[in-house]
Amino acid sequence: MGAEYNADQIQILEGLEAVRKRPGMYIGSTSGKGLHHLVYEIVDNSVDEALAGYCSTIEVTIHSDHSVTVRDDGRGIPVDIQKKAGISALEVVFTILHAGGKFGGGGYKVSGGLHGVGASVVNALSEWLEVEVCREGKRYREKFSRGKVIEPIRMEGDCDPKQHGTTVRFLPDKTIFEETVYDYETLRHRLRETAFLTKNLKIILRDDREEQKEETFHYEGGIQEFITYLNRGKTALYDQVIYCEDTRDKVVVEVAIQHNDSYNENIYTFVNNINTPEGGTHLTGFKNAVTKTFNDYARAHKILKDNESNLSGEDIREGMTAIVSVKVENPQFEGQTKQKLGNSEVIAAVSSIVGEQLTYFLEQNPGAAKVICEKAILAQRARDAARKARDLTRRKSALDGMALPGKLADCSSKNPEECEIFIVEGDSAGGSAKTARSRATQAILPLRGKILNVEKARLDRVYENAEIKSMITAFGTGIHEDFDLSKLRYNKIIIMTDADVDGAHIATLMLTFIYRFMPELIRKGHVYLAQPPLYKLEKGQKVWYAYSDEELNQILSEVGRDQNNKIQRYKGLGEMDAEQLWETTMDPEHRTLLQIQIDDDALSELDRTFVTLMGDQVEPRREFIETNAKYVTNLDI
Ligand code: TTJ
Repeated sequence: MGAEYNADQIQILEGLEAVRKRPGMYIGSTSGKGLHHLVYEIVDNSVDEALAGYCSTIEVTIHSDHSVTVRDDGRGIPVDIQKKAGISALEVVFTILHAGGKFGGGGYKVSGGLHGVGASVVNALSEWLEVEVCREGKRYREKFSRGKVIEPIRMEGDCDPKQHGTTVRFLPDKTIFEETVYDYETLRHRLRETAFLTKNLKIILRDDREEQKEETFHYEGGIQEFITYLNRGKTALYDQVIYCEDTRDKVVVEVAIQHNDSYNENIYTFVNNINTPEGGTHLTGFKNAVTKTFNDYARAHKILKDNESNLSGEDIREGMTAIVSVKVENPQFEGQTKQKLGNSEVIAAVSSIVGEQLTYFLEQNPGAAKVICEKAILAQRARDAARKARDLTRRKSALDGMALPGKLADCSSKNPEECEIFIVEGDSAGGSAKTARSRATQAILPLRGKILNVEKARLDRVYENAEIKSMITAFGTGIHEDFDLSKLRYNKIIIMTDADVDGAHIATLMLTFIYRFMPELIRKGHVYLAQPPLYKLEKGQKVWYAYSDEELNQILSEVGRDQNNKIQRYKGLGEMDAEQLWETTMDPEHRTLLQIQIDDDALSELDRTFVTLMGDQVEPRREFIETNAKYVTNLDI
């Protein structure tokens, strides 16, 4: 290292030492999540260069030593000495903690949440990190270890002036991270999303470990292509993808929309390429503009008569798939998980841009405008019918007192904290469950046969469905805009179905209903799948239960594969008597429950899973059931 060790350098070391002492503060965690975050931090710098218009390709390589290289064809980080710091710009980037993560001017860096903490944090948390810059016909290199310079920057030689760019290779520090093996799928997912969000940018992902892999993500259509991808396997209501793009008040706004013939809305929002599952001001601005623009259009074109009431936002968004992507210089994140955009100026920027450009689209494309308005009007009628049905149920329940469903065997405790409800497939299994349960805290609701597929039915029909009505009343929370978590009557909602194909299908129908009508129940961790055993093994007086083929084999290899082993394959819950059902599946001391989680990510397979099982296409559905019939874990993503 250089001989001079001045105050500036001491400060730098103290800064990076702080990162090493409390890495969680800078990258969220030192688990696999934090490990992958390092790559995104580095890649974000290259994406900024692409957004500035100077970089077209980013290559990410996972090496066999588990280090990662990120290479771009941008201008190359400047290498000249910065007067103020007394070190090269490159060294500034890698050794000075950037509060806002901004450097070099231009571009949009994310400073909110945990994102955009910068390359210096990655450097501090790497056993070693090497940078190579090709710039103005010269090649430079510098090496660091745990944030400290170990080989000062030097010019290594010439390069073709056309070959400019930055390459960074780093090895995450094993003394910091609990997990240091990169997962190809995790990087693939995020990099593909980044490619969709940055039109024309080509991202190549390469895995040089055992099984060599390479993929290229390159979407000329950007978020318009993202929409086409999200609507694949569904029927679009019109051919065009509606697209709005502009910058206002320094907020860069890009929006793409297309309706399909389903009844669900799927809107994904991003700030500086980062997913914001909790929405925020960009989503608010978008919804405001969509509601106003369609109502104005429908009135002006007499699709809505003077005496008819306005379409609600939800009516217009029925079947809508949309991406709202904004770039903001200083994003403020709010909410419990700091994932909700708070910048108030974004509302007006998004709503004015979407308002103007959507109005123009509707005027230019009367065919598309008409089908969307007609769908919204049907949705409005269904919603009115549903509201009437609901008011009727409410009035009824006011008269009947509690009015809990007749089939519900409720628990005696009225303290939701300790209560759980088993939703059981079929009356006979329901009977066993009622006998088996611990009456104080466990309620049983038997459902008959397959419940309505809410992916394929409008609200009014959903309300007419007896099985669904009984679940809604039993849970106590209400649905959609009426949903109130504080009214939840059971802390755990446990879906208990046969461990076969039909059982998996029924469980999926129930989960789909809960996901679409009361997603908060899943989000807050109240929804579970019971795990009944697949096999019972008896040997002499002893009994074992196995929950998978692997487990059966394991038990067999432990107890010996003798002739007199009695193995029973359970085909359904009904084959167990009450005592067995209690022991294996319901007893809180011994059972296993699978907690259901939601992944809001646009590229997640969750929505695909529901659509595959519930949608129009028969073949993919059969395939899914056949390949996944055993593992409902697939729903647990
Ligand atoms: C800044 O403004 C002058 C020209 O160069 C700009 C710049 O720094 N570009 C740039 C940085 N391109 N790529 C990077 C970069 C790439 C990686 C892989 C890692 C880091 C920290 C920066």
